[in-house]
Amino acid sequence: TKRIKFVSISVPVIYGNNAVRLSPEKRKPNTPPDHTHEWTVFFKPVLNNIDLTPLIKKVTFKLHETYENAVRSVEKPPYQVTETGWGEFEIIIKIHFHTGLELGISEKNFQIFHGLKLHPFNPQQPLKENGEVNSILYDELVFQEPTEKVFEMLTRK
Ligand code: SLL
Repeated sequence: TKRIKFVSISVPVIYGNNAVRLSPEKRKPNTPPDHTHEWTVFFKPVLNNIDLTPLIKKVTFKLHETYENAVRSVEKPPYQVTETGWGEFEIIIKIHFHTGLELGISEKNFQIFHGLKLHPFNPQQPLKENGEVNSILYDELVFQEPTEKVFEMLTRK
C-alpha cells in the first residue's frame, strides 16, 4: 500500500461531557445514595458527513477506579458513556483504530485526557436554567501521509 506523500488530513473532532444534578425523579432504585450527578462523556467527529466507523475499532473511556469495570469500551457510534457519581476526575478517551489499515504516523494511539466537570467552572459561561454543565472541547485527528485506502475513506462523501 502506497502512502500519499506531503498530504495530511485533519478531521475535526469534539469531546467532553455534560452533567446534571440528580433530582429525586431521575434517581433509579439502584443509584447509590452518595451519587449527586448524572453525566455523559463523548467523542465524535464535528462534521456529520465524515464517517470514521471504517477506521475506528473501538473507543475506550477509562474512568476513575471507584467505578466498576473502569474501562468502558464502545464499538460503534455514539461513542459515549453515561454514568452517575459524586466527584470529578480525569477520563482517558482512547481511539483504537483497526489494525492492518496502515494509518498515518501521528494518529496512532490517539488519546485524550478529559477532566470531567460536574460543577460550573467557567465564569464566562452563563449558567443554564436547567443547571446543566457542559465541558466540550475541540481537537483534530491528523492523518499524516495516509495510505491511499485511508485517504479514500476520509475524503469520500
Ligand atoms: C475526588 N479525585 O477524590 C476525585 C475522585 C471519584 C468519583 C472522584 C463514584 C464512583 C462510584 C464517583 O463519582 N467517583 O461510586 O461508582 O474527589
